[in-house]
Amino acid sequence: MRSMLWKQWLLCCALLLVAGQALAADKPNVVILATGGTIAGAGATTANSASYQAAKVPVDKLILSVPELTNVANVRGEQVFQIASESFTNAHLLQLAKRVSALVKQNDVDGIVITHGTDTLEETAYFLTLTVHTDKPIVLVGSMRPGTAMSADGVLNLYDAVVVAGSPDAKGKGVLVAMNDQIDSGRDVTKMVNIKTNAFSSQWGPLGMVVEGKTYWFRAPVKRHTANSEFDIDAIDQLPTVDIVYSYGNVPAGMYESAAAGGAKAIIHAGTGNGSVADRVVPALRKIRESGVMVVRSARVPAGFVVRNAEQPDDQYDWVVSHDLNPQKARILAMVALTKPRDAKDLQRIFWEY
Ligand code: DAS
Repeated sequence: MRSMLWKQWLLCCALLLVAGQALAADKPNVVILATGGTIAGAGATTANSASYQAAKVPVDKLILSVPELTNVANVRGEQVFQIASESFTNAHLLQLAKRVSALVKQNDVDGIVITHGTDTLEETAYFLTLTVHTDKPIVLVGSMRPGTAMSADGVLNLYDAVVVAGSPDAKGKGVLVAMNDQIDSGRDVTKMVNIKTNAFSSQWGPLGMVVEGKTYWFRAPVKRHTANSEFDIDAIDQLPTVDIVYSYGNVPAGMYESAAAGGAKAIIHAGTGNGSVADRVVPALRKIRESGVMVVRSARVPAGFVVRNAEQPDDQYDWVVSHDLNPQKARILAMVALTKPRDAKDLQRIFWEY
């Protein structure tokens, strides 16, 4: 009798195990790479939605704080960094991108989520768009409030990001950013508000939305990205210095000269209006260009795009325009492009295509 019961018990366990595996087999495998930021932040009280410590909560705790994740994917986490994203460096970008590139090559990985601080999230998203060769979804996510705050936004943002990363219809759309119910292109998205949950937007609009665990798409990117990029993180071990000079009334030419003297391979001019250059700065920038440093005219104005040969004769000066890329995105593209020697004409092609 006893041995019969024992056998039945063992059979039940085995069935449960198989059922568990079978259920898991019908869910996508999503890896969460944690880097820190507010989504891993903690405040002293629930009323602290803006004053808190970023980069405190480890990835396993983040995953446990959203039990619903197991309804939509098989999830596992890796703690790549634990920093506020304003402290990212080129070395962090390289290390993270190489880890993503290695994971997407694995057959047991269907999608990647990267939890990240919101301050430089847009830069990392664009860097990955340019350098990771895959069509698998790579989704960056952050939050504007720490998990300890009333109506924290990180829980739903993380759930949405895992849904997108596990969605076959998110494949081939470049690196994505999932926040505040919205799915944006990693190329286009930028942080436009520094203390609201709808902080991120793209001037050309989001690609789609994620609502109650479902993705809804309304457009796809037209610029080159990921699998269609000529840049490959597996062939990049170092990034050149590219610096940004923010322009304003009275800006001295010396700001550009010290960037060039500091070893910049390109200077991104965050110009007023259409990337305009003050007349007292033009001679310095022309000399900088003649010394072999690239000059890229971007704009401090958040929307629109910089027109070539408008007020400045870019052809004559051999300068480049950033198209619709803001200064911080222009810096990422110039850095990746200048991992190989090229002339200004080819750099301009790259700014049109990516
Ligand atoms: N300091 C910010 C960062 O880590 C916090 C955040 O908004 O994520 O980017």
